[in-house]
Amino acid sequence: MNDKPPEILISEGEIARRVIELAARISEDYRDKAPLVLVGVLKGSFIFLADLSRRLTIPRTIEFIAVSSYRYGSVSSGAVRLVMDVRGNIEGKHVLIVEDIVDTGHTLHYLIGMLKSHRPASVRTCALLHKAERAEVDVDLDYIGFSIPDKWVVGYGLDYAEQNRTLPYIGIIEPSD
Ligand code: PRP
Ligand code: 7HP
Repeated sequence: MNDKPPEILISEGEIARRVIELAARISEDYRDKAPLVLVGVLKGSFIFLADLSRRLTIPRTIEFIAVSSYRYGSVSSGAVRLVMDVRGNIEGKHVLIVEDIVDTGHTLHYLIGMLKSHRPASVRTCALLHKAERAEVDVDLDYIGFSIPDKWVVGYGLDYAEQNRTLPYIGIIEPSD
């Protein structure tokens, strides 16, 4: 492992301000469509989902989903497998998928298709971070916190080999693979 502390890319304060802005927009957009079902993608989205959901001013419920992304260190194979589906019935409901990061886009592409098979009223997407340069598949992103460069980032839920998820800021590290 790399023992240099991650270099700050997005500070705790910047994240907090952006989460408030996103929550205000989402609350406005779903004012007449509530209750909104927020679907957090484990594990990385757990902190973002917790902060975002508490800033919404509309009725909302929380679901989680887990996928396995067949990643080798920092390199994605593009193959995604469902590990845990939503527990509640989302048929006819408005769904917002909440991701920490969209990198190649394979995970979100898979999840949109998977969740649509539950026949919700709508499916939209919200990602705190977007690495546009890395896109391998096209996915519609409805709400984006920050566009970031092609660097490996950790903190605020994101990890490298399960390390650094609980850093309060988004930091850059040099992956060892
Ligand atoms: C991360 C992240 C996204 C996915 C994005 O999850 O939380 O779900 O990668 O990558 P992609 O756009 O290239 O598909 P990861 O597989 O690292 O699992 P974790 O959330 O449990 O850390
Ligand atoms: C997944 C992921 N997880 C943590 N940091 C990154 O930069 C990542 N890209 N894709």
